Amino acid sequence: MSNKSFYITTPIYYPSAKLHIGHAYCTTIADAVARYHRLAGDDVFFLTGSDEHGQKIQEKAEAAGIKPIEYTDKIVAEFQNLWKLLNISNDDFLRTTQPRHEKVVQEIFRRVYDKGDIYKGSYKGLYCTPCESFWTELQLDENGCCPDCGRPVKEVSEEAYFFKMSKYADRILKYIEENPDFIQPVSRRNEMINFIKQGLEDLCISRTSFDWGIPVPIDEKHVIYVWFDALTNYLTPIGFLDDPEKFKKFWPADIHLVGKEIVRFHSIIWPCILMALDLPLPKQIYGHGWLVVDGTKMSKSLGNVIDPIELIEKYGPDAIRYFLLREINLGQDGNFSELALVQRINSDLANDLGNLLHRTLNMVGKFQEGEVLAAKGSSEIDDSLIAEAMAAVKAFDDGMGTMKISDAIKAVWSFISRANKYIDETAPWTLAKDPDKKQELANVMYNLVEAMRIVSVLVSPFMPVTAGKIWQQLNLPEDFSEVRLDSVRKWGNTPVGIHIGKPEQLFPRIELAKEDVVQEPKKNTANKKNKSGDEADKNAGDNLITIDDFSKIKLQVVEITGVEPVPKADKLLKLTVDTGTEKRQVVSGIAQYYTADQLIGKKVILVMNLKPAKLRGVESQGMILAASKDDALEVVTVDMPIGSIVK
Ligand code: ME8
Repeated sequence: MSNKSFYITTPIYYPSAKLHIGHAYCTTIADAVARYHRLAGDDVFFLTGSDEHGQKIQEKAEAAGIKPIEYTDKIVAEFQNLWKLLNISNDDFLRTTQPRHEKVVQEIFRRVYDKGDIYKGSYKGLYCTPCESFWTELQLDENGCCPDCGRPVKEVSEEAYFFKMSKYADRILKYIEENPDFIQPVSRRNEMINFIKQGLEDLCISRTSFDWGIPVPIDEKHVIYVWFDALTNYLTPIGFLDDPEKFKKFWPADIHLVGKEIVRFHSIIWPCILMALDLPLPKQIYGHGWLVVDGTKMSKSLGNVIDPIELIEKYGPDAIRYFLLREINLGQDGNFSELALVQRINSDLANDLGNLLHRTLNMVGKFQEGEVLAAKGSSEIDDSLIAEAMAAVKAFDDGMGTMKISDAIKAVWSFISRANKYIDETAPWTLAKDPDKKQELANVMYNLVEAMRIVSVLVSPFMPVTAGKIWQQLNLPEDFSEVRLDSVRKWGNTPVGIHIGKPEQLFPRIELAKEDVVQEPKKNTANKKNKSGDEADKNAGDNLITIDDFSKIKLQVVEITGVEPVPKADKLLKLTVDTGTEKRQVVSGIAQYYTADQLIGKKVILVMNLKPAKLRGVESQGMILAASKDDALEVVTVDMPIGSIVK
C-alpha cells in the first residue's frame, strides 16, 4: 500500500447548455485515473464542478426570465445526475457560486493586489461573448470573427483591473522548458512555448458591464472576470483557506486534466497566478483531444451533439465508459460513432469478456458442482497463462500510471483472449471424462477462476459496475470495495473451497438496426479531409492526375536554418530554409508540433514552385511537406543532400 496522496481535477463545466458526450469523455478519463490510484492504495481527491459566472450565463438567464442562480441550479442538477449515472466517483463537486469559493477568490484577489501584481487600467478590446475571450484585431479569423468559435466579436471599452502576467513570463517559460512533464502531451508543450515566446500581456481580470460574478473585494462596482474565478476553483475544496493540513496533503495537484483548447489557460495563466501567490505549480497539465463526429467538434449549432443520457439508457454506463477509454488515444482527437460502440460491445464485452466469465462459471458448476478446488502442480500451459496474467497486471499498472489508458485496456484484453485460448488448449470437457485427470481439471478450473478474479480487479477503473458483477458471480469473500491492486500482483489469491455464484450474462449481444441508432451523425460535407479511406478511394477516380500534372510540382530537399514565431499567430512559424542555391522564407502551420530547436537542421521537402502567398501578413515562398493523421503531425524528413530533387 502506498498511502501517497493523489489530486486530480477535470475542468469545471459551463452550465450554458446540456452536457454532451464530449464532456462525459473528459470526466470518464479522470474517473478511471482516480479509481486506478485508489486501487493502487493512494489517498485520492478527485474534483469536478461547474463554472457558473459570466455574461453568457447572465444573458441566458435573462432570456429565460429567471435569476442566473435559478438557471444554473437547474443545469448543475443535470450535470450531477449525469455523473451519477456514469458512476463518476468525484470526492467533491465545486460550484463557483458557493460561498466557500467566493471567499477563496476574494482572498486571492486581495493577496495578489497587496503584492502589487494587480492594478487598475482600462480595457479596449474585441470580445467574444460565447468564449468569454478578448481578441486583438490580428488574432481574428479571416471573416473578422472569433478565431476559436467563428462567431462575431464586439468592441468593448471599460475600466478594469489587470493582473501583471507579463512579470512572470520569463519564469513560466523557464519552468516549462525545465520540466518536460509539466505539459503533456508534448505537442501541447511546444505550442505553449511558442505562445509565450511571442510575449505575454497583462490579463484583464475584472468587468463592469455585467454583475453576475464575484465582486472585486476592494471595488464593488467590478466583478471578477471568469478565468481568475474559474482557475482558483482547484484550491477551494482542498482547504486553501480553512484546512492547512488537507491543503498540504493535496497541493500541488498531480493532474489537471483539460481539453486541448484550454491548456493555455491552465499552463500559463494559472501558473502565473500561483507564482504571484507563492504557491507551488501543479505537477501536470494534461490536454486531451476532442471527441469529434465526422471530424468536427460537437457543437449545438452544428446539430451533431450526442446526448450521453440517451446512450447510457440504451447501452448502460460501463459500455460507454469502456468505449470512450478504449477507442481514443488520450492526447488525440477521436471519432464517436454509435456503430463502432456497438461493435466494441459485441466483440470485446459480450464476446471476449462475457464468454470467458460464462464458460468459466458454467464449467466449474458442471464439472465440480460449483466448488473451486485446490491446484496442485502446473503444466507448461498453466505456467504461460500465469506469466501472461502477471505481465498484464504490470502493463496495466504502467499504462494507467502514465495516462496511457487505452494501452492499459489493450493489455487486459490481450490477457482475456489468452485465457479464452487457454480453455481451448486445455479442453476441460475432455479432462472431465477421464477419472485420472481430476487434478488436472481442478488445476484448469482454479486457474480460470483466478484469471477472472484478476480481470475483475483490472477492469474496475474502466467498468466499475461490471467489475463488481464479476466479483459477485465468482462469489469471492472479500468486500470488493476493499480490494487493492496488490492482491493481483501475485497469482493464487482465490481461496480454495469457495462455491461460485449463479452465472448471469454481463453484456447481451446487440443487433443494431439503422433506425435504432441514437443519432446518426450529420454528414459534414465541408470537412472533406476526414473522409473514410473507402470514400476517398471512390472519389479519387474522378480526380486522377497524369504524370505530366505531377511533374509540374517541383519538390526539393532543403534544410531548415532558422525558426521564428509569427506575431499573433500561435499556429504559425516563420522558417528560413537553405535550398542549396538560396535562402527562402517559408511560413508553416506547425507551431503546435515543434519547437525551434527541434526544427533547426532538419532536412525537409519544399514545394519550390508554389506561388508565394501572405499568411498573417508574412510572405511564404513555398510550402514544406508534412504528414498528418487525427491530431498528430510530422514534417516529412529525408536523409539526402540539400538540393536533391524529389520525384
Ligand atoms: O472551458 N470532446 O468549460 P466548457 C472532448 N469553464 N472534450 C470536450 C468536448 C469534446 N467534444 N467538448 C468540450 C470551460 N469538451 C471552462 C473551464 S476550468 C478552470 C474552466 C471539454 O464547459 C473541453 O475541452 O466549455 C473542456 O476541457 C471541458 O469540456 C469544459 O468545457
